[in-house]
Amino acid sequence: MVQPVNLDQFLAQQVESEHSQALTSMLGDIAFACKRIATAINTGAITGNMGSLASENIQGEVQKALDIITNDIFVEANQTSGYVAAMASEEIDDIIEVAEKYRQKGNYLLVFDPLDGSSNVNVNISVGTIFSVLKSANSHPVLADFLQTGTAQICAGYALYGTSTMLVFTTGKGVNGFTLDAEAGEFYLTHANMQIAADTQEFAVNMSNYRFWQEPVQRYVDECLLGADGEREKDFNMRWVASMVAEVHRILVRGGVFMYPLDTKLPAKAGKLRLMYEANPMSFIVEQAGGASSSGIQRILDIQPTGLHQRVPVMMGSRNEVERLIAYHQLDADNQSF
Ligand code: P6P
Repeated sequence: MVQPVNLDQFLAQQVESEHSQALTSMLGDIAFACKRIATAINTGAITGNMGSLASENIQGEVQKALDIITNDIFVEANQTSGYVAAMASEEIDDIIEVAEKYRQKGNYLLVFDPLDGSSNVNVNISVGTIFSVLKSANSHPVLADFLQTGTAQICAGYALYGTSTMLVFTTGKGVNGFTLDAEAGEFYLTHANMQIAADTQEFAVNMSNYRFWQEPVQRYVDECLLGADGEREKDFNMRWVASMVAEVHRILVRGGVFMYPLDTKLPAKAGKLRLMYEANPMSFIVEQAGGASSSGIQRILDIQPTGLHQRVPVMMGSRNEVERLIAYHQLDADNQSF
């Protein structure tokens, strides 16, 4: 068997761009962090780190020991490259400044969710890390420097800690997936140029929220459930892992649509997923793989952030399904306006 290309070799083969030196260094540090996070998760039950803490994050979610452990691993591994000027994490209220001596080479911003789906970690279901890279115009970044639309992202990716540990990312030139050989300590290119099928027969949503959804989403799901007996004239399958990274990875591999729509369960929250470190990075990846990603009303990547931890409704995946959902939202808006 021909030895597959490892991450360093892949990055060295990339066409030179203004960001390639910075991205090569940063992706190396991110990969290192994800290897350490994989180990921390895999041994969490042995080291006694599967429990919850007394603390809550800014989301009002009880933090797990591994939320903080993985956050600290990610911050520590990514603060010395010289390219990262500041970071932001789901687990930390404010931005994380990088020490002056460590930011001599560039003003890149690293935004991340260190352990997405962490409620799954103690029941041994796949979880992940999601990251997004932006560039700051300011050598001493403040919060405002982070509030850029998703179209400004330079790189976005995730690590999936599943039956295998994978690193999947885009720098705007397609999506590539790498699988970790834990013995060698190397990520090898195993999923080159990932593409999402335009059509699908699989949707992912938390059905228990059905009564809280807006009409266009209820209509779309109703039609999926009617299957061959209804408007869609084909049967659908449903999945819900409650781990966005696992859902998006499945969609990259075999198509599908993932929804976490606006629901009136918590009216103050415009959906559950966070724009800066869940919706935006995953939308960049999905679009680079030929899919689409929308709030129902607006392309996710065009949303102007107003806060580091703001939430947005999300529907992403196979382009023709997302476009159907957008059309249903438009019809609903037109009907409302009469
Ligand atoms: P629910 C994990 O907490 C997360 O942010 C996403 O990874 C996941 O898709 C969603 O929330 C699951 O939410 O309400 O089904 O537990």
